[in-house]
Amino acid sequence: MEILCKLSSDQIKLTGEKQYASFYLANDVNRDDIKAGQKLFSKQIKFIKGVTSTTYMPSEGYNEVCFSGRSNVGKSSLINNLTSRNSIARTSKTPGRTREINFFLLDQNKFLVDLPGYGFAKVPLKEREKWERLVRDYFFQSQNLRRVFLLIDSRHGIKSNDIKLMEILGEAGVTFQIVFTKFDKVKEACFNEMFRVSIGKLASHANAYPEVLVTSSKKKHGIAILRATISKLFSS
Ligand SMILES: Nc1nc2c(ncn2[C@@H]2O[C@H](COP(=O)(O)OP(=O)(O)O)[C@@H](O)[C@H]2O)c(=O)[nH]1
Ligand SMILES: [Mg+2]
Repeated sequence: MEILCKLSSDQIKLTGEKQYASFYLANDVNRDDIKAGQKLFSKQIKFIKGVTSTTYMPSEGYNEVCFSGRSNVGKSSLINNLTSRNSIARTSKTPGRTREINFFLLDQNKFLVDLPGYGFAKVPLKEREKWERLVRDYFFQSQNLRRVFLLIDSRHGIKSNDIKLMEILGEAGVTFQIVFTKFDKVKEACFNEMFRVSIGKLASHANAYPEVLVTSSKKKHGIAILRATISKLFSS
């Protein structure tokens, strides 16, 4: 699997973002993609519903992308940043509290889906089993899921419960793309090492999208490219 590591200087200009590392990502976004991403996310985003069973999920005529990751990975912050809203996805101080699959309408027939976090040590086994059943059901039943963005904390890299999620996604035949979060929190050397190890863990997952994204909600790093990536997914 080839991971595209270089972001051309052109693309750095495009996004208006500073390049913090010598690699990052998505080489297939261009000026038009960035514009389209901006436009898509400038719309009024609307919370539709939160469900604890897939029986109640919105069922027809839409496309969706989904965000998943360990509790505290920075998922709510990232969704808030993407949508330029401060509290569209609750930025919880208590990891593991949000147990619902939340559906946000981004534009006509386009959903952002926020999955409950996992990996919080204090969650009892029964709760964990409930989580697994819910996400399994969701991945197997969702008809129009274009991609899952799997968020990984830049400080910690890919952990065993992330791999568990990748395996479920593999069984369901869903493509996922790694999005490293909290890039501002790590020194470049540490990030490089974490990156190398994480990429190694991805190699055996055929459903891993071969480009990764690096983001910081705090510094707004990688946000424009993620918006462009989502916009492209919806228009392809
Ligand atoms: N420094 C830094 N902190 C972040 C970033 N993203 C999230 N956080 C912090 O990490 C904690 C968990 O974030 P949250 O978005 O609630 O994570 P979630 O549990 O995955 O939804 C909060 O204290 C956030 O302020 C980031 O990019 N940089
Ligand atoms: Mg959250």
